[in-house]
Amino acid sequence: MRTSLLRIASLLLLAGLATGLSAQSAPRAGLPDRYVDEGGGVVRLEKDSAGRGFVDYILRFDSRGRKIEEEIDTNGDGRMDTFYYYTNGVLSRVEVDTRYNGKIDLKVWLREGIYVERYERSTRDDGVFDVVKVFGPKEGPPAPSAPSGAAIDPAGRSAPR
Ligand SMILES: [Ca+2]
Repeated sequence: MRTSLLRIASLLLLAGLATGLSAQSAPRAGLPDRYVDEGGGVVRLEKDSAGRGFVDYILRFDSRGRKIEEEIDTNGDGRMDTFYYYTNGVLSRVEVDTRYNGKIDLKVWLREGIYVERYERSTRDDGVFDVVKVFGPKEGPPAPSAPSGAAIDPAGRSAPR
């Protein structure tokens, strides 16, 4: 009798744990992904990637599936702050509102999707890009061990200040 009560109690405990685990791994509430045909072969994908009930990621891509533009709300304040622009599907420019105030204050131009060619920064938040750095072009493709420019990570947050 005592043994069966213990078994039932442990089964209930396990059931409770399993319920708790499944609740944690269940998909978060939020908006479903939404695809919008913008015409001209361009499709816009809107995502609520963090499940907060608003769109925090937008991707535009062409009829060949190549990325055209991405917009990301990295801090979840409901306002897009990081923008990636692609040329023929390759990342060519990044613009970031690093202060999250609705104004772009960092622009980075990239070669081959990873090498920084040029960046501009507005350090005084007045819309004037007062810091401009241009990296010289090199002949031919860069050697993997000695890139001609500073690499930028996909999040765009490691750009020089
Ligand atoms: Ca934001």
